[in-house]
Amino acid sequence: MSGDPGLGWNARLAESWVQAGSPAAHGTPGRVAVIDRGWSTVLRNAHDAAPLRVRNIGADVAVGDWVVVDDNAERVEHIVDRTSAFVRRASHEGDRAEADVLAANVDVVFLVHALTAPPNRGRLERELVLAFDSGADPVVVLTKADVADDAERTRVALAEIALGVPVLVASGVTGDGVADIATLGDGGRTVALLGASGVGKSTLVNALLGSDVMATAGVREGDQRGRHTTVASRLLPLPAGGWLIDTPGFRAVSLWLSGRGIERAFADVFDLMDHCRFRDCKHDREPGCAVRAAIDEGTLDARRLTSLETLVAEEAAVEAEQERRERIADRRRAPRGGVTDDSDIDDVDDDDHDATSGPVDL
Ligand SMILES: Nc1nc2c(ncn2[C@@H]2O[C@H](COP(=O)(O)OP(=O)(O)O)[C@@H](O)[C@H]2O)c(=O)[nH]1
Ligand SMILES: [Mg+2]
Ligand SMILES: [Zn+2]
Repeated sequence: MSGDPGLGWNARLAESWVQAGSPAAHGTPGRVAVIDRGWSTVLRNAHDAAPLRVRNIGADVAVGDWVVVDDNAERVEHIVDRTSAFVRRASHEGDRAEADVLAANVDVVFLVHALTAPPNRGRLERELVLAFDSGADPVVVLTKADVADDAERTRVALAEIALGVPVLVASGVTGDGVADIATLGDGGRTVALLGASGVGKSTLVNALLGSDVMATAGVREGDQRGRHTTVASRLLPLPAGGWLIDTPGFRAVSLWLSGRGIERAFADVFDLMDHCRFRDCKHDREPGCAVRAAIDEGTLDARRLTSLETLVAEEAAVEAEQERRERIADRRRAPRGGVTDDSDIDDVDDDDHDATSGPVDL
C-alpha cells in the first residue's frame, strides 16, 4: 500500500515509507488538507468526496503531511517522514521558542515579491535561507508586472542575490506569466507561496486556481470579514495538476534552527571565505581576506556580508536557547538528591530574538 500519486505521493515519500518499517501494517497514507484545532481533514485520493476528519492527539501534524489514521478512523496514528517542511520560529510573546511547521512535503516554494516597490533584498535573503532549509526548491516570483516601471532591472538585481534560483515575472491581474508558474505543479508536485502582505499572493493564488478562492486586499477593504479570508493553511488542487498549499498571513517569520540553508543562500560569500588566508578570519581587517578583497574590487556587495552575519547570529541565538532548554529538561528528568533544580527555568521564555529577527510577513 502507498499513497495516491494524484495527491502528490512520490518516490521520495515511498522510500521513507518503506524505511519506516512494515508499511502494510500501517494502512494507506492519506494527505492532510486542513487542520482545525486539533482535527485534521485527510484526503485519501485526489478526488476524495468524503475526506476523513480525525483527531491529532499526540501527533504534531502539518498541512501537506501524509498520515495514516487508526482503524476506527478517529485519530492520526502515524506521520510519514516529511520530504520537506517549512519551519519557522513560532510567535513568542511570552511564549516559549518553538518550531512551527507551516507546510509539509512542499516541492517548490514561491518567494513572492511585488515589482511596484523597490526590491527588498534583505527579505529575499531571509526567505531563501528558510526555503533552502525547508528542503523545497525555491523560485522567486515577481508580481504586478503590469504596473512595473522596470521589471527587467529588478529581476536582474534580485537574480544576483538568488544565486541560480529561477526568477519569474508575472501578473496575477492580467494573468501574464501565470501559466509558467502553474507548470511547476506538473507531475503532481506541491507548491506553496511565501511573501510579505500586499505583494499579491492571494491574487496570484486566484489566478493559479482559476477562481476567487482567496480574498484579496481589494475585496477585504469593503468587507472586513471577507468571504474567503484565510485563517489556516489549506491544500488546494491546481486545475492543471499538482497541489498548492496556501498559508495564512503570518505576521513574522524568524529563523528556526538552520541546517545548510544559510550556506546555500550565501554560497557566494562562503566560497570566498574558503580563500581567506586564516581559517578563523573574521573578514574584518585581516590580511589575505578574500571577502574584503572582493568587496574592495566591487565583485561582492558589502551588504551580502552584513546580511550573512545577521542571519548567522540569529541562528546561533536560537541554537543556544535550544541547548539551554534541553539542559533544563535533562535536569528535570534526573533531579539530583531528589530535588529538582528549577533555578533557571523561569527565564527560558526570554524574548532575546525579537531584536535580531526582522519580521517577515507571509
Ligand atoms: N496591478 C496589479 N495589482 C495587483 C497584482 N496582484 C495583486 N495586486 C493588488 O495588490 C493588492 C494586494 O494583493 P493581494 O493579492 O491581496 O496580496 P497578498 O497580501 O500578498 O495576498 C490588491 O489591491 C491587488 O489587487 C498584479 O499582478 N497587478
Ligand atoms: Mg493575501
Ligand atoms: Zn576573510
